[in-house]
Amino acid sequence: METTTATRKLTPKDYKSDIKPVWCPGCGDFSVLSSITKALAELGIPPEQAAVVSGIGCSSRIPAYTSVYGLHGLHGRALPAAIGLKVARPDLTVIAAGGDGDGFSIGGNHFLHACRRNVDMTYIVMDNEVYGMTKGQASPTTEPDWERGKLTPGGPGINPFHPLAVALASGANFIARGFTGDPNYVARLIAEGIRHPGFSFIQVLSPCVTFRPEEREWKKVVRPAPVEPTSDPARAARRLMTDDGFNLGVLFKGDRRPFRPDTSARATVAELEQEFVV
Ligand SMILES: Cc1ncc(C[n+]2csc(CCOP(=O)(O)OP(=O)(O)O)c2C)c(N)n1
Ligand code: SF4
Repeated sequence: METTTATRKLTPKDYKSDIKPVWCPGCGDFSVLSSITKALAELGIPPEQAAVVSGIGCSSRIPAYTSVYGLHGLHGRALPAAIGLKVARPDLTVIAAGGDGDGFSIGGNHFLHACRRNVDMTYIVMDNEVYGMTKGQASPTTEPDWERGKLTPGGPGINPFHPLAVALASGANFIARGFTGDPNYVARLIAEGIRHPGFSFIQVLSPCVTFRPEEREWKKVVRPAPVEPTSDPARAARRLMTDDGFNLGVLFKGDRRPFRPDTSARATVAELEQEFVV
């Protein structure tokens, strides 16, 4: 007898497509792909009940490599598309995923308002502190003295964007940081983020081995934060003031109610048409 996904235990393989990633060997994004599939399997979410939405960038290729519903959309526009999907289909588990350039530069405005709006979904940013796909320009999270970017000789010279602090200040309901060197840990963060109601933001330090080979050394500097997540924004903010970007774990778990707009139709199509009759 054939077993359906409804009756057999789902495994990470059930969420992988048969398309081979074109990422450079050693790119951190492989690990995030594996973490997403592990998290979905752990939660037992049927593939037809999940969607991965992205913008543009190496990391944003991720929907193609999963076998859930997917949208590879416009640069910087993963969040509005993902929010629209979740609002229209609240039954789906919606994950938005992409890079630091996509999410914090061109998509920065959407990031602020997605945190603020607090729709129940999960946003994963594969942060490699560079634009990988467009061959190594500085991104919003690049250090001011990073000198290897051709467009910023001498370094960008400005302080990096602090995604966790911005997420907290803007109202995200779950804030965490992981590192691709430990995909099981990242899978746990993603599963926890999916389970937690509201907008969950997970920054994953994901080395770009081609344009920032020095990021391979992150494995020596990351440290799991020994602290329990707090639900007090002021306490989370104090922790962030001493954060050097390498503390891993769940920083904040809020209890704001997710935003669920009333999508019931206020009028029939015939009534709407009537309004436009001249
Ligand atoms: C509107 C628009 N502007 C610029 C680009 C060029 N572009 C493609 S990917 C990208 C940056 C990607 O960087 P990031 O999001 O950090 O992802 P990574 O490639 O590092 O994973 C840019 C600027 C584009 N595709 N569309
Ligand atoms: S250029 Fe960097 S981010 Fe893009 S696939 Fe290669 S290693 Fe990954």
